[in-house]
Amino acid sequence: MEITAAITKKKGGEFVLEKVELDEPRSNEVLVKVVATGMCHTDMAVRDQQMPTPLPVVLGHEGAGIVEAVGEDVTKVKPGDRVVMSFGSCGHCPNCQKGFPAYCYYILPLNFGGSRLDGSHSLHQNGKALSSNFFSQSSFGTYALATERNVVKVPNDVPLEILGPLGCGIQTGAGAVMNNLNPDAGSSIAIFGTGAVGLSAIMAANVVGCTTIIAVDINQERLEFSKQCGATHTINSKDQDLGKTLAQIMENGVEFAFDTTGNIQVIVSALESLASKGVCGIVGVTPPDKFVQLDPNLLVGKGLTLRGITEGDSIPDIFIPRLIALYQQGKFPFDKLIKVYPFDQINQAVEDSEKGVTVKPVIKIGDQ
Ligand code: CXF
Ligand code: ZN
Repeated sequence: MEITAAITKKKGGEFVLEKVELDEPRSNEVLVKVVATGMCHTDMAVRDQQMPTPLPVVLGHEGAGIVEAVGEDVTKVKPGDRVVMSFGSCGHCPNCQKGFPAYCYYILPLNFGGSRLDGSHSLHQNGKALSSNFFSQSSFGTYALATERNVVKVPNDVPLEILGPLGCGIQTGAGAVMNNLNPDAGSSIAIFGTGAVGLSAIMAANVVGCTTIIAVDINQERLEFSKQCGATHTINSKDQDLGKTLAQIMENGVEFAFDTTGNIQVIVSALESLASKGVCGIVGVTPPDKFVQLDPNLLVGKGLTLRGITEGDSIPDIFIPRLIALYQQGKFPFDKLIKVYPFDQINQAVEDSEKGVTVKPVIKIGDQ
């Protein structure tokens, strides 16, 4: 079928809205009429070719919409169901079977390969294949082809316009706290970086009952906003001495630290902020030529743990409905992070997100 999609044609280039041809769903696939799609830093990382997905490509990996058609083997959803599209996973490898789809052995080809696993492309333009199936969706388009595994059924009484980011950025932050770090009620956590992932982590830290939630950033406006998301303390590491200020709040360090920046110096600071036996989670994308220099004695002597976390260790079918329920109860107000842009303003959304004006842009594509 003919659809309109935002194509990224060259490295660092703008999105261009053009007509393209989308395949009919195969037996395990789900055709979704896209209502809205969030924009995540990973879309920009691919645009800038820090990730291996070939160009030209149709990006978008935080889609939400309505099921239009399903392949003959699909039983999870039916036409008319409302869904969020999350990351792709194979379902068969040991980690998928153990309940860790974010560590699927095929996570890179399934999400960044630019095609289905068999090498076929779901999108073409003028008879030529486009890089497609990005995160098993390529949802910067009026329709997207997902798979039964990466669609999550969502309730009818929540606006689809806000739900897409639960499929990646928001579950990355909230899940790192709620599924992986799992801080006990009354404990302390420092969160480095107050973008969509960091602010979702702050909200989640509140949900689980952390009583000291320290937001660290260099953007004062974001730090002020982080208080509205549940931060109990803020540190502007540009103007304040991080170590000293942290020690004034928690004399012996925090029990949990969480880095969302991918900045190697910030990762070291996050580790250094920990009390003995502390756990530090990291989720940011670090440029390929950057390496963290660690003092192993610090880890050994204080019994510290450093953990890489992908997609908040989420099982999307379980975790996304939980986040929606928390939102409906007023305990997880992630809609505060979102600003909606019409499809033809997609480049403005990129600009605003890169300037730090908008925390989480969502592109409105169709009606719900
Ligand atoms: C990615 C990072 C690399 C593994 C899959 C998820 N981030 C999404 O935005
Ligand atoms: Zn993402």
